This record gives sequence, C-alpha cells and structure tokens, in this order.
Amino acid sequence: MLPTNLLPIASEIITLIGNSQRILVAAHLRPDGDATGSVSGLVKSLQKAGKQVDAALLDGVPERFAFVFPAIEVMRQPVIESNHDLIIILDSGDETRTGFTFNRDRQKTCLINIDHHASNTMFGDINYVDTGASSTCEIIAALINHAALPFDSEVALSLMLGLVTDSRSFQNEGLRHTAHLAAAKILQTGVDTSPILNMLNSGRCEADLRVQGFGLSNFRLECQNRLATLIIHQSDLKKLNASFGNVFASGLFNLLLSMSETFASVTIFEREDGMSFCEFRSRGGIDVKEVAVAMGGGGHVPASGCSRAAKVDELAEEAIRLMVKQVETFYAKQESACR
Ligand SMILES: [Mn+2]
Repeated sequence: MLPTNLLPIASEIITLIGNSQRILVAAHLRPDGDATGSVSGLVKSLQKAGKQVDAALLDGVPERFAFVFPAIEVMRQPVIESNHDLIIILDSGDETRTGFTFNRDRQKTCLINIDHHASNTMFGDINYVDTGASSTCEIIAALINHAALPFDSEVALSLMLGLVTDSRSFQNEGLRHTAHLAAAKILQTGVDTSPILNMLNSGRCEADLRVQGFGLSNFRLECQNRLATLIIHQSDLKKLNASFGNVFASGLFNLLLSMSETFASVTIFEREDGMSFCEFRSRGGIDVKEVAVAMGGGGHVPASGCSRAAKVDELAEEAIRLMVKQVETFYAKQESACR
C-alpha cells in the first residue's frame, strides 16, 4: 500500500516509533474528519502497542466526531513543554497550522510530519508527505499495516472517518487505488461503520440546514457561471440562529459545485471573534490551492482555505478577484491549447 519512493522514510519512522516510549500526536486547528480520525487512529494503535501516548488538538474534538475519541484526553494548552521521545504532526501543511508551540529539545525529541497536502512546507525533521493519498488516514492505515502495529476495529473506525470524509466518499477526482486498499484493510477488521454513516447522512442540525438554505438563496455566479461565490456575514448567521461552525457543517462548499456549468466555488464567512475565512473548491483541474497559498492559506488543488483577522467584505473582494483570475486563466489556457 505504500508508494515505493516513500518506503525508506516509512522505515525510518517505524524504527523511531519502535525506539520511542513517550509519543505526542497532534493535528491542525478546527480539526476535520481526517485530522480527528488520523490522530485518534494512530493514538489508539500506539497505545495498544504499549506506548505512552498524548493526543493534542488545540480546538478539541468536534462533537460530531466524538465517537472516535472515547476516553482519550486531548491536550489543548497552546504551549506544550514536550518531554516526549517523538512528536508526530498529522494532516498539517505547516507546523503553525496546529496552533501549538512545541518546546522541545531538538537533540532528544524528533518531529515527524505526516501529511497529504500539496502545500506542505516539509517542516519536520522527517517528512512523510504523500500528495497522492486521499487522506492522512489512508497514510496512517498504510503505515501501521506496513509496521504490523495494532490495527483492530477501534483503530479502523477512526481511520475510516478521515478516509471517507477527505475523499468525499471515494468521489475525489484522481482518487488513487490505495484509498480502496486502505478501505479494504479497515473493513477486514470487522469494524461497524454505522457511526460514520449516521454522521454523514443524518448528522446535521437545524442551523446547518438553515445556513445551507441561506447559501443556496444568496450565492452569485461569475465567469459565465463557472464560478460560484458566496459571502456570509456574522449578522446573517445571527438571524439564522447559527454560528460559524454551521457553515462548515452545512455542506455548502461542495454543493455549489453540483451545478453542471460550475467548476469552482468560494465561500467567505465570518467567525464570532471577527476572524474571516475563505473556503475554495473546484473540479476539473482548476488549482484553488494557488489562490489559498497567495492569501496565506493552503490545501489541495480541488479544496483549500485561508483565514485572516479582517472584515469579511475585505477578504471577499480579494478572494473573488483572485478566483475570477484563476478561473479565467485556466480556461484561456485550455482554449489556446485547443487551437
Ligand atoms: Mn486531510
């Protein structure tokens, strides 16, 4: 299941884990299914292997993913005085994405970066970055399988969460066969995946749907309908009795791409504390990661994001301008290639 070019790095990581007793596993701010699932899955496997393991997620475990974190305490203090033998950071393109400061003795504590984001900055002492992997959960499944670390139904449930959510239920463009190999390994454990199906199919709350309704009534179309844009102010959310988190859970980012003519979307919205966020999505090869990186964020070609302490309209002006340019450039290149 491991790409051949990454085998030497995998061996290094497996040796390091073997030689370590105290291990810290962390992932990014506002953890999604992949961050939550990969931390939880790796922590469970390492604990079952007899290691002393700490999990760290600065924003905690979102309620809807709580089923993969039974009885695991999660560290949430912004500065971690680490006396671990090993720190493993998952699903994060950059160390700052974790929100943590890890104070460590660099001679004693090695930092491993395991990720699948194309925008990864290779910030670790050891970097296992597989941009062809559907999810960090897919990578962890492959690694613990290769290392013969414990891989039972509890570990499997955690890893399936990120595999399913990051691959959009195995629908991502260019999905590699290894995603299905990881799923096969996971299902071989006999895991009951119904908590994930319930979360996906009937896990939304009223405010999520109200926000979805608002978005569907208020998006705009640009670039001959190829680009959908949506701005959600904090005042809109208040009227809907909703909060910032409901925007993520509304399903809007991908829903805007469900129109046959539309190949890119950007949603710009505001958090209660005045931070503003952009989420970019695309299909058909338009690189929205470039736009996110230009705005100080990161992600993947078809899905990326950024945030800034700025007014939502200010961020929206920049995001929409750059997205219009990105979409226009993409089609201009295609048309000149056809001639
Ligand atoms: Mn991911």
